[in-house]
Amino acid sequence: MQRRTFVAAATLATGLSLAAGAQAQAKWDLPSAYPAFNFHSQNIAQFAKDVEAATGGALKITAHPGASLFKAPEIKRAVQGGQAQAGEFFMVSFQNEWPLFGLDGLPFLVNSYDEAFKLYQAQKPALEKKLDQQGLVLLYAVAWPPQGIYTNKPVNSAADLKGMKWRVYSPTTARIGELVGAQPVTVQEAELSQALATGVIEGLITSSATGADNKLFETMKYYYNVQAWIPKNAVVANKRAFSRLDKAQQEAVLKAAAAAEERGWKASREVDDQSIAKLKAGGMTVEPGSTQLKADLAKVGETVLKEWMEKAGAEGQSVMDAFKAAK
Ligand code: PCA
Repeated sequence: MQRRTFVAAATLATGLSLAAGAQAQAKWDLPSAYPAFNFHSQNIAQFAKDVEAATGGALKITAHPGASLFKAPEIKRAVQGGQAQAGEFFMVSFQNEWPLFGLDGLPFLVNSYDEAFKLYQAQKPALEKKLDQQGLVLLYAVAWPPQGIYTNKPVNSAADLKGMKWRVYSPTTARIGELVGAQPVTVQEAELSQALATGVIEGLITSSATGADNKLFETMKYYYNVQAWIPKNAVVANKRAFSRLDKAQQEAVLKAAAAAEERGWKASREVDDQSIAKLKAGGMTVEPGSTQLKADLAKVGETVLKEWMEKAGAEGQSVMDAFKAAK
């Protein structure tokens, strides 16, 4: 009798400690839209590892790269709705939601990674506030390499882009397409190779990295490295999921995020050089772009910037002022 009571008590205790253990371990899904081998995805994988180590396994983040859990346009909403506890999204594609998401997609506003980072710092307070209102916590943001133009035929001026089926990924890239008389078609990165292979698109503006990731040298002949802008991916967490972590875990997440941000910006620069080398090795002609092409794009850029400033209002103006003061 006594022994049975002891066994029952022991079983109960084990059950309790298991329940407590289960409660203490949080599991997060972190969907993203780019291939597992892409530098943003690798950075996320390292971030997840760092968080797991720093929390002693109490928070396990499972990364789902390659748009495998949610497609690119769905990830942000999924995190807001709590279907995923964290996620990565490409900010400029959400410009219609809030003009300042499109700040880093404005043509020729920055001309280097250093300036892009300053633009990010100017944008950050407003960005954090907006995301907070949307039920999100900004963990970190990392720049893609500068954006250039891929085509199959030589392009010496904006007139050469006329009529071209032009892949777009944001309201601004669509507007640029319109202004140069191209035919904008929205295609997600995950569908890029297929769209090129089937002739759905004939030209696009993206980074050296995305060009190399998708072996664009197999379908495109030219890369005009005009460095039009340096857009960012943001990695965010659902605010409720974040607030359910204890203080030490929250700090561990933020610390790992700060490290990921620093690592990511550094990787972006390195990946840019490596990717340009890959494009050349793949047989692509890589050029800075003619003076005429750059002048034409600068003109288009002025229109885009003016339209953006009108939409972004006082908030846009104050971020722009902060950036100019820091520049
Ligand atoms: N690659 C992504 C976003 C920006 C970039 O360089 C894309 O083309 O979709």
